[in-house]
Amino acid sequence: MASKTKIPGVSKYDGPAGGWGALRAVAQAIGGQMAIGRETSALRRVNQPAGFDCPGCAWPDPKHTSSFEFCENGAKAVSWEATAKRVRPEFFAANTVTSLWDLSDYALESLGRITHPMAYDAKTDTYVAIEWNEAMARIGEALRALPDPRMAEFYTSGRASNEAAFLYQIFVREYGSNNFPDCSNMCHEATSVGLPQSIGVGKGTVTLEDFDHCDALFCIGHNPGTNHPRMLSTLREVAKRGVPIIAVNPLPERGLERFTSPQDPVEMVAGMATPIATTYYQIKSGGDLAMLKGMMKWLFDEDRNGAAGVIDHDFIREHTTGIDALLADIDATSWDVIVATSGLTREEIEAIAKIYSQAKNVIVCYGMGITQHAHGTENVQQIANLLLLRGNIGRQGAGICPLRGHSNVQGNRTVGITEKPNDALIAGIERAFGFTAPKEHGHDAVRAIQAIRDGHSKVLISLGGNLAVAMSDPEATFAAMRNLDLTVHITTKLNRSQLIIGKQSIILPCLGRTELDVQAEGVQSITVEDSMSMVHASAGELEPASEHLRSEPWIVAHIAKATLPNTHVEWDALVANYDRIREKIAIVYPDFFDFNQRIRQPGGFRLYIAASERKWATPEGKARFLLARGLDEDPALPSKHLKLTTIRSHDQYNTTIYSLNDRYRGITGRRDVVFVNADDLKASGLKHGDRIDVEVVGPYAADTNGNARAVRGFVAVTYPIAAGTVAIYYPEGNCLVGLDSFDPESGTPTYKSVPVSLRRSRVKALPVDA
Ligand SMILES: Nc1nc2c(c(=O)[nH]1)N[C@H]1C(S)=C(S)[C@@H](COP(=O)(O)OP(=O)(O)OC[C@H]3O[C@@H](n4cnc5c(=O)[nH]c(N)nc54)[C@H](O)[C@@H]3O)O[C@H]1N2
Ligand SMILES: Nc1nc2c(c(=O)[nH]1)N[C@H]1C(S)=C(S)[C@@H](COP(=O)(O)OP(=O)(O)OC[C@H]3O[C@@H](n4cnc5c(=O)[nH]c(N)nc54)[C@H](O)[C@@H]3O)O[C@H]1N2
Ligand SMILES: [Mo]
Repeated sequence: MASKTKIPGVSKYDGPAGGWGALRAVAQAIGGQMAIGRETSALRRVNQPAGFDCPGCAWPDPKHTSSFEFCENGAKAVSWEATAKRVRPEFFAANTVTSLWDLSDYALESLGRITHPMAYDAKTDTYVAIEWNEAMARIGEALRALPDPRMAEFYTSGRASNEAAFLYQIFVREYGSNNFPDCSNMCHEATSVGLPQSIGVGKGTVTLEDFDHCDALFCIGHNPGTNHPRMLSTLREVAKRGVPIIAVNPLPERGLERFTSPQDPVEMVAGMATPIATTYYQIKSGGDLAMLKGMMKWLFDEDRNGAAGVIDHDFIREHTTGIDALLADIDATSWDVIVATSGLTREEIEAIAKIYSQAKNVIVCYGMGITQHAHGTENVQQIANLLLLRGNIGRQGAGICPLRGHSNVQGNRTVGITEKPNDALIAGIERAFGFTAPKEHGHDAVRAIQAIRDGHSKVLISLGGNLAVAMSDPEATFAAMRNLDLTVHITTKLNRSQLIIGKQSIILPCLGRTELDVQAEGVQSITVEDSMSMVHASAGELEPASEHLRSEPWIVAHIAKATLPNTHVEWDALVANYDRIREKIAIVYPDFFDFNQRIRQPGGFRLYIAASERKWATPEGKARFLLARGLDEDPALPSKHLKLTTIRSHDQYNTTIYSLNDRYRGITGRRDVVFVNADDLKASGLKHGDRIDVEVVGPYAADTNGNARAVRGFVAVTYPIAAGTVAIYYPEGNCLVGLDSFDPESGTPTYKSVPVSLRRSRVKALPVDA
C-alpha cells in the first residue's frame, strides 16, 4: 500500500471495522434491493425470540433474546433475500440460457427471486414455466429410471433447515444412496473428520459464556469483521477485559485490529474504536502446522528445563493417550524447518507460546485459513494437541471453537447429511421409519464431481447452493456437469450452476428463511443449530416472493413421493406440521429428546457435547494426541514459489457477490486483483498496478485439457500480506485449484494454498465497473 501508483478502485481504508462505514453499507444494500415496508420489518425480526434466524453466519446470538444484534453483513444477507426484484417466466422466455451465461455471477443473482418452477427447453434454449406436479413427475421418473440409486448425487448447502435436511436424507436413504456431497465438504470437513479422532466430537466445545472467562484468545485463519461480524461484539468484550487476543493470519484483517460498535453510541460519536488483537502474527499461507508444532516444542522444552505448570501432566495422565509419540515427533522437528515453513521467527513463535502458557484458560477460534489445506485435518488436530497439553478442553473459559460457515451447516450434519452414516444413524432410521438404510459410504463433494466427470453419476439434485461455482476447478466441474441426464436446483435465486444444462434441467423455487411458511395445519417454524451447538426455532414473517413458492420440506417430500411409490414414510403428514418432523428427528437422534418442547423455550437449547464435560467418545475413552505428516504441503516443489490463498471480500456471501467493493481492504468497484507483498512483487520483477498472470506450479499446473492453470490480466496490488503469500478472491481463484488437489483425509479442496508464480501479463486490462 506504500506505493504511490494510482489504480482505479484501489486505495487504503483507515477506519475501524463496523462504525459509520458499516451503517452506510447497509443503507446502500437495502436501498438497492428492497421493497419499501418489507425491509424494515424484516430487519427488526432478525434473531429475535419470535423472528427468524439470520441467514448470514453461524455465530450464536446471545440467548436469542436480546434486542436486534446489529450486523452489517447480516443485514445484507437479509435484504438480498427479501429483495423486491423478481425473475418471472417472461424474463426466461426473453433470455436464452446461452445469453444468461454471459452475465456475471453478481448480475445473475441480482435479477431477484425466481417466482415459478421452470424446466429447460432445448428447442428454444430457454427455461419454461412448468407446473409443480409435472416437475415432480419428471424428477421421479428420472430417478426411478437409473439402474442404480448410487448414480445420483444429492447436494446440500448449509442454509437448509434441520427439518428440510432431515427429510432430504431420509428420502435419499430410502431411495438407496449415501451420496451426500455438501458445502461442508469444502468448508469445515477437516473439523468434522479431525476432531472426532482427537476429542471424540466433530464440533466446538465452547459456549458464548466461555468467552467471559478466557484469559487468552487465539484467532487463527478467520476474518470475523467480514464473515462472523456478530463475533466482533464478543471480541470487543474480551479485549475490554484486557485479555490478550492473538491473531494469526497472512493478511492484516481490519475486524481483528479495531472495531467500533454500532451499538455503542459513545464509540460511534467519539469516533473511538476498541483495539482488538494485542498481537498480530502474519503467518505464511499453510504455515500454521509449523507454528503449532513450534509452540508445542517450546512448551516441551520449558517443561524439561524445569519450568513449573507449563504442561498439565495430571490432565494428560488422566485424560489422554499418545503423549510420548507426540513428544518424539516434535523433538524430531527442527526449528529451522518450523521457521522456514511458518514464515514466523523462532522468537515470535516462542512469544506466542509464552502467552499461551501463561494464560489459565485459553480458547482457540479458527476458520478456513486452517481447514482448506492439503493438511487441513492435521492442522485441526494440532490445534487440539496444543489445547490438550494444558488441559484447555472441557473446563470453563477454555476450549476449541471452529467458526462454522453457513448458518445451519452444523445442523445439517447433525441431522444426517453425511456420506458416511454410522450404525447409530442406520439403527435410528430403522426405529423411526421401519426401513434399512444403506451402509456403504457415498460421495462427498469432490468425489461427486469426479463420479459425474467419469460418467458414473447421471443425476444431480441440489438443495440450495451453487455447487459448480463453489467447487474447485470450474474447467473440469462445468464440463462434467454438462454430461448429466438431470439437474434439479431447489433455490431462491438464479445462479450459474442452474445454467449448466443436462439432458433435463429443472429449477424449483423455494421460500427463504424470512418468509411466512404456511402448511396444511398452519404456520410453521424451522430449527437451526449454530457454531456452539445451540438449537433454536426460526419463523419467517414476510409475504412469500411469489404464490408459487413452496417450502424446502414440502419440495423434498414431493420429490420423495414422486420417486418412491412404496415409501415407508408419511410425507404429507410430516409436511403438514413440522412438529411431526421434529418428533421423528428425536426418534432417530435421542439427543433431541423433547425437541418440540425445548425449542419453544426462549433461546432454544444446547446439544450435548461430551468433550465439553471431559467425556471422550473415542475408542480408548481418552482424548488423543495425534501426529501430522511433514510440515510443508508441497515438499517436492522448488522453494521459489509463492502460496496463493483465496479469500472472501467484505461484500460477498460465498458465490453471492453483493457488490464489487471490499471496503476494509481499500478495493472499490473491482475484483480482478492480486494482493502481493512488496518484496515478492519486486522479486518477480513487477510493480504495483501491473497487469499480471498468476500461474500454478507443481502437480496441478495443467488443467484436464493440458492448458496452464492460470488467471490472466489481474492487477497486482502491493499489500501488507505475509511474504511468500499472495491472495485473490474466491470464486475468481477457483480455476487455480485442481479438482484432484484436496486434503486426503477430509476431501477438502486446497483453496487456501496453491503453489503459484507471477509474471507480467499480455492480456489487456479487464474493465472496471463502478
Ligand atoms: N459476509 C459473509 N459472511 C460469511 C461468508 C461470506 O462469504 N460472507 N461465508 C460463510 C462461510 S460458508 C464460511 S465457511 C465462513 C468463512 O469465514 P472465514 O474462515 O473467515 O473465511 P475466509 O475469508 O475464506 O478466510 C479466512 C481468513 O483466513 C486467512 N488465511 C488464508 N490462508 C491462511 C492460512 O494458511 N493460515 C491462516 N492462519 N490464515 C489464512 C485469510 O487471510 C482470511 O482472513 O464465513 C461465513 N460467513
Ligand atoms: N476458492 C474457494 N472456494 C470456496 C471457498 C473458499 O474459501 N475459496 N469456500 C468454500 C465454502 S467454505 C463453502 S461453504 C462453499 C459454499 O458453497 P455453496 O453453499 O454451494 O454456495 P453459496 O454461494 O453459499 O450458495 C448460494 C446460492 O444458494 C441459493 N440460496 C440462497 N438462499 C437459499 C435458501 O434459503 N434456500 C435454497 N434452497 N437456496 C438458497 C441461492 O441460489 C444462491 O445462489 O464454497 C466453497 N468454495
Ligand atoms: Mo463454508
